[in-house]
Amino acid sequence: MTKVNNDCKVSIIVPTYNEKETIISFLEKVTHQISKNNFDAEIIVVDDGSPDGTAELINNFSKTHTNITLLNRREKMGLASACIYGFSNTNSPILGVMDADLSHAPDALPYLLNPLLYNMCDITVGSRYIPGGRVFNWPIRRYIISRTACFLGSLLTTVKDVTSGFFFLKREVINNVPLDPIGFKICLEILVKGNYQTIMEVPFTFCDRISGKSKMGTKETLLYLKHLHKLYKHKRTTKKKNMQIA
Ligand SMILES: Nc1nc2c(ncn2[C@@H]2O[C@H](COP(=O)(O)OP(=O)(O)O)[C@@H](O)[C@H]2O)c(=O)[nH]1
Ligand SMILES: [Mg+2]
Repeated sequence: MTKVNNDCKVSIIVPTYNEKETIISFLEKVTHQISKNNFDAEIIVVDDGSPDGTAELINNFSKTHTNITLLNRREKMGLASACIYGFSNTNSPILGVMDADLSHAPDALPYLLNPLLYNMCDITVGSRYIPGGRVFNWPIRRYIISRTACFLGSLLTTVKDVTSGFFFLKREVINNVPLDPIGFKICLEILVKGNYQTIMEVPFTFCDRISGKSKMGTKETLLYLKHLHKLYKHKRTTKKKNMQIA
């Protein structure tokens, strides 16, 4: 296993499972944003033994890009657990998550990172469902499922896009917080259980993947419902006030 660079200020965790079509383009675009904006940042890809050769492509790419680390897990263990694995393999004070299929626009990175780097808030969430945000090219079925999922989670947080997977946070938000998500929604888990005062929701355009296959299916939808149940139970037994500033 390659050693993670523990001196970076920002770690971008990228969970992958069978993303050979987009991973290199994604890494090129994100590394471009990192150098263009002079971010002290690394990319940690957590691959769950993708049978399509995603890991080999990342390995080759990382030979010429020192700020990319690949963490290999043996089998598919879920998006949220891959993110937690990534968080636990770095000491960076700022952490974040992006999908590898280019749905999370790399050029939105400065808008999510700068508020944290300038200490304006504790968490930034890329949002499709506030003014300025939108969804591009998604089948209507996916859009309806997503809006319903947001509605179902709406009592858990003030964030409008509760199912967003594009977010950054200060590490202290999750220090000593026992994260135990089921399935996909690591951001929601953190919004409910994390220690923070201020969240900034940042509008961005979510583009549906143009290649590869989504791993969000019936199984993940059912896991989301189970996860919601756990989070509502958690919320009932703990009292916490969080503040939203944008
Ligand atoms: N490591 C890992 N990554 C996953 C897993 N499931 C999904 N991903 C990755 O998580 C990101 C989001 O998944 P995606 O299929 O695009 O979900 P969708 O955007 O909701 O359709 C992508 O980068 C996937 O490759 C998993 O079990 N393990
Ligand atoms: Mg996707």
